[in-house]
Amino acid sequence: MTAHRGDFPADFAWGTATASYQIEGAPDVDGKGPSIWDTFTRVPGAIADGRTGDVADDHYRRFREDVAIMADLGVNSYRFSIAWSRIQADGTGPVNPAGIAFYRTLAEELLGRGITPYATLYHWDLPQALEDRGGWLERDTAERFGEYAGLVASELGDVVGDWITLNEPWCSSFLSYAGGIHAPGRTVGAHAARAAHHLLLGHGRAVPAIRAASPEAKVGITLNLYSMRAASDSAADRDAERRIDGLVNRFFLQPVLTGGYPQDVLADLGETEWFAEHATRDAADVATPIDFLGINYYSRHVVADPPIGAEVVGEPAGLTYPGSESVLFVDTGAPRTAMGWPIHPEGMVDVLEMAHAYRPDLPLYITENGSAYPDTVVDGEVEDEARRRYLEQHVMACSAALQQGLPLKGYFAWTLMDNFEWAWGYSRRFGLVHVDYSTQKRTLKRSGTWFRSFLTGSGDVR
Ligand code: IFM
Repeated sequence: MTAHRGDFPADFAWGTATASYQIEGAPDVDGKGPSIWDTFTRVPGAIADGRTGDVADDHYRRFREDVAIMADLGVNSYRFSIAWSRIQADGTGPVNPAGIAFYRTLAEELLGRGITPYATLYHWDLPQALEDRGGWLERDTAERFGEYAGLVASELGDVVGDWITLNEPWCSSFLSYAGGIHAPGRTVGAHAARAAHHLLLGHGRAVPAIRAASPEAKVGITLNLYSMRAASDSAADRDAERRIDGLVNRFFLQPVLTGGYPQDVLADLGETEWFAEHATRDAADVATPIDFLGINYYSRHVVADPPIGAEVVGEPAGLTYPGSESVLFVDTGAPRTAMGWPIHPEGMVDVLEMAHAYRPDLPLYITENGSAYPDTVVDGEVEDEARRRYLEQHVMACSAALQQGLPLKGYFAWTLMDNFEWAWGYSRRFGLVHVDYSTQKRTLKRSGTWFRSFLTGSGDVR
């Protein structure tokens, strides 16, 4: 079976996705303030290769070249993120006109090429000044985010019609405040759930603020969802599935789509009391109806909670999963990407079904999907067959989802070009375009030419 663009609705959004800190560079020009990633990348040992996003893909200066690459690929959509501290250096106060100008010019360049901009307002780069005041553990950060969202929408509402409030709030709460793996690198255990609530409250503040500033806007949020399986039918493994599914999927889907947090997860976390006192009153705000849900899908978790001494091969959940640290992510032997993430294209349909069950009327987008491999340029070419296959298999999964009647409206490949992969630095490459970081030369990989053939209907797409 081969994927054909013609099998998809004509108005299906086909795009690539990126994020500000991962590609822009220019951390302190034109009035930008420091973000938590500018700080965290300077912590010894925090980043695998010891590098920072100071230059990254130099996209801040080369964005026209990058938009031209997208136009050549034939995408009709592009998802990028706005660096909050370019707009408000310390996360408060009036907008910085130079910051707005950068994103306005980018959006205009995209529109000029027939590419629809989808802007994410928060892809993890919190202004450092707000972290200094407690970051997402403080309720006030949610209020500041709502203000920022309204300001940006009132400045850019004429060139951006599709808005995503937050990218992957699980990462900016549990990975960042419990696991300590991402900025700000804190390890506050179950209190990370409070950061998650403040992020979602920020989303709840941002949705009406964007609509007030730009009444035609379509507003959504992007969650990273995982297909989930218990390793066996044992009660312990099924409970492991309930716990991990609860922490990564239900803890975000339920408050946003139907309202209120899953009580079993709050009990696992020991956070029932705090949430009753501080979060229950926000339930309706967090569940403010949205226009679409973005889903980032990469992999499936097979989980177990084996008795001590049992021989199960896997990675312990650890600090990032407070209350469920000993759950194992089991190695089933499935093929993996260079991130160590098992490849399960059919799991993409699982997560679409999962979200659809909460709100059957809600349009869904795959706002990220992609794979890392150790690419090399040989004679000017990058033969990344494994990524090409991954991409094709997941495009086919989109087709299967549509055939099932799921309201899927678009697919964004992660990512346009190799970039700063957070705690992995530049040691993991996800791009359809290879970037030589010493020269900034961009080279379309084989996966990119496949995507171009698929999108433009030219040539052999296999
Ligand atoms: O690079 C990230 C992106 O910023 C968020 N989603 C997952 C990608 C791959 O790890």
